Amino acid sequence: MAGTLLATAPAQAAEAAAKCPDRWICLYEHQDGRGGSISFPEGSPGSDDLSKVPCPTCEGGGTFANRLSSFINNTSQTWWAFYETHGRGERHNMNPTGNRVLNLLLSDEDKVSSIYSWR
Ligand SMILES: [Ca+2]
Repeated sequence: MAGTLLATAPAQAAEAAAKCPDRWICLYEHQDGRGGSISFPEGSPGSDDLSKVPCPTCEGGGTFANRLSSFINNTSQTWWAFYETHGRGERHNMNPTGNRVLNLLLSDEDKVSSIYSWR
């Protein structure tokens, strides 16, 4: 019995790490929905400057600036992620994913500084 519990615990933990409420977008510090996270509800404008958004669950605390590595977009809207604050710099679309986590390419990790819902 103990062996069965040990074998199933990691799978349950992984599943729990990659859940985002309906109509929210969840941004994760690490790949596969791991690490610290912040989230925005559908209809929120997003953030001009993620260096003003605290991330107490992130490694070392601080803010969510230049942390994004994966996301779940459980809203019905496309969101835009920008490398620089105030919607400047390279832009990446974040299309709805349902409740599935999408990893950024390694070359795009830890660069996002602002995020907006499409409007
Ligand atoms: Ca990261």
